Amino acid sequence: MARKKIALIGAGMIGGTLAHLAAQRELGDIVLFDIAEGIPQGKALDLSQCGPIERFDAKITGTNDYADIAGADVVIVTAGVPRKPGMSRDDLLGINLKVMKAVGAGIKEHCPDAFVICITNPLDAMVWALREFSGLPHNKVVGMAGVLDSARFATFLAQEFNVSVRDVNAFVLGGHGDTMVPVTSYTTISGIPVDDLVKMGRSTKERIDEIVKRTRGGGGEIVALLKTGSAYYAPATSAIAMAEAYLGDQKRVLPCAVYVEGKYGLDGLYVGVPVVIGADGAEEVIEITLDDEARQNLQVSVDAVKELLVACRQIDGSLS
Ligand code: A3D
Repeated sequence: MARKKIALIGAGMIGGTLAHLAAQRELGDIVLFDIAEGIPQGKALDLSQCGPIERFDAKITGTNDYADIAGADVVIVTAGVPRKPGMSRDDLLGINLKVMKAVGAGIKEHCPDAFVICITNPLDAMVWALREFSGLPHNKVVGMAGVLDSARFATFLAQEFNVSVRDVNAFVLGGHGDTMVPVTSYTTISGIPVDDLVKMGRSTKERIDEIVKRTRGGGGEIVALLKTGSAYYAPATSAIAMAEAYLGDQKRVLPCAVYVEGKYGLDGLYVGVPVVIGADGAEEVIEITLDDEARQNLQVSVDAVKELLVACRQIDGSLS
């Protein structure tokens, strides 16, 4: 069987980390694409030289030519600019929308059968725009955010309860922004809902509220520390989990930004919800029952995403 081909659009901090992780896991041969000349080629060469030590056979190449992504099975998009301290994700909209237009055209021409994972911010608007520009079916274009946001929530909860992160199953819904919705009623530690652990006196509502707040601001906390860019290790590993679910037809239930039509009261919008990821891409959105607070919070998040789509349409008249 021929090796799979993984195209990484954007060879910056996340792109380079993605290439390393994909090679270590031997997901397939890897093509790193970037508009900056030399960067994808240099990173590809450097990463290839990890092979003899880490004992992977993945072929890694760098390019500035979209023709080289031809036939890719998976495309992960990080092209664009990241946040700097003081910026919101939404401040990136104007620049990154233009980038999505070029990337969408490249995918449409060279690998229209790929499974596409968008990471570029502001995530929910950029994944929508990328789908529009590429013309791929909605189930084949998804956004990475929920896996990362849930991992951040899980990390903080494991610290709070002093338990292994492996036993925390955290649940975050909504857009990837300050309005995201960590849902404590569906968040468990080995099946025990966090709300029950609070009732048992193992934490307090105030402390859990603080953790929810910290999760919402989790990206900004890292931006403020790094000063020169945003998080990249955990975003990359989150997208790799999604790519593996698709390539291995794993039917994993992952929170991803997917096109939701008819569930959660939504009529065609990209937003973060639990979805089954398998060989058909985003195979089935799972609609959970939300309490009033979570439902209201989700509506705030959905409204924030909708506002961004209006802004996208104002910038680029070709978007319907
Ligand atoms: P960075 O290290 O700057 O890499 C971005 C790369 O994109 C650079 O190498 C650029 O040269 C390249 N690029 C710019 N324009 C184009 C273009 N038209 N075509 C191809 N390549 C281009 O950023 P990063 O890797 O740290 O972050 C990438 C994106 O991911 C940013 O938009 C971040 O905001 C976003 N991000 C999202 C999350 C989510 O959870 C959704 C988390 C962290 C970062």
